[in-house]
Amino acid sequence: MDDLREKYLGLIAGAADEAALEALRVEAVGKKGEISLKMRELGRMTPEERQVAGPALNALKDEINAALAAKKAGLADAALDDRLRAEWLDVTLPGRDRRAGSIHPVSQVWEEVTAIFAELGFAVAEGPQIESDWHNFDALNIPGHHSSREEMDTFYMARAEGDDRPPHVLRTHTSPVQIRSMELQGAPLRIICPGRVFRSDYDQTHTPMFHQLEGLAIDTDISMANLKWCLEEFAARLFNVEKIEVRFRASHFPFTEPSAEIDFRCSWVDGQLRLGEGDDWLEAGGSGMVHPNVLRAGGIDPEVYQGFAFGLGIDRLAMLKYGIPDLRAFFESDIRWLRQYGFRALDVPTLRAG
Ligand code: 2NM
Repeated sequence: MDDLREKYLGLIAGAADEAALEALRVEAVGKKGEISLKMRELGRMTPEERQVAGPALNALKDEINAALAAKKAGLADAALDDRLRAEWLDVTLPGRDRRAGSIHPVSQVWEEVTAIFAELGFAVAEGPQIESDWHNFDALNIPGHHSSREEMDTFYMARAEGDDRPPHVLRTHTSPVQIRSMELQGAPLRIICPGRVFRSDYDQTHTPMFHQLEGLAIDTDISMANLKWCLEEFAARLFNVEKIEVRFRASHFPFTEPSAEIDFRCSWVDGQLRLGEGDDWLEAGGSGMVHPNVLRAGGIDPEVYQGFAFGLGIDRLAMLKYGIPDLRAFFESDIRWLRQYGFRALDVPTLRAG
């Protein structure tokens, strides 16, 4: 038994890997292993012999199993150490230039449109992305049965069980910011509201989160003519052309009366968009004169004041200006896409440089 003990403990200590160790286990304590065969011989012994040999064989088997387990753990530790040495990385090394971050096209255009409207005398107003039902709908003259209120389009927040108040919503447009500005500042008012908005919609031209730019000008002598000039001036500056003709197409929105779709004159040459020339029209957004009910909801007297408002999609403007074909790629966070379309961090947008 001492010979067996020395033999196997020696072999186990020298095993090079887990496979060799498993072979040794089978050879020693497996069903047909050397120790197991010895145990079968116990039956042919006298009771006296068995009383000595039985416990000794069991103790040997335990000892070999323990040695196998210890060696196995040692091999695993060594393998991990090898891997850690091989995959070691100095995280204190300086970063590489080509991995520097870049500005997302939406951020770039957001800054560009803000700069343009700042020069036209508009201040920036911001508000919460989670809005009250009242600010997002009622105050904007959107009745309780209107289609845009349906679950289909609006993300509703949860209310506690038994709480019957209308739930808050993820704002479906930035118009509630304009209601808040009317409430806080009153008239006259000249603001733009760039921001994230949310609608339950997803396909090639819709993402559940997108970016809107809305504008609002309120005074005692505001007309659609002022609106048209602002939009023409804005479009010409954004697309770096001398002049862009804007066309109003009759439309309907609950929050404006009259209401108009905004089109920019354009042409397509070899699949490339050219703004300001040609016989085609590009749909750019919606607009109109603010409905008296909306002014009243904001605490402004519609007998004294009137105003224009408009809404444009920042993502769509970015696609048009920089020739980006698929809206969904904006929000997939693919670093390769961003390297292709991204802007250098210090390339600050101005009126003359996009
Ligand atoms: C649009 C189209 C037409 C709009 C109206 C208002 C407010 F709050 F002043 F009434 N803000 N924005 C408006 C008007 C938005 O987006 C397509």
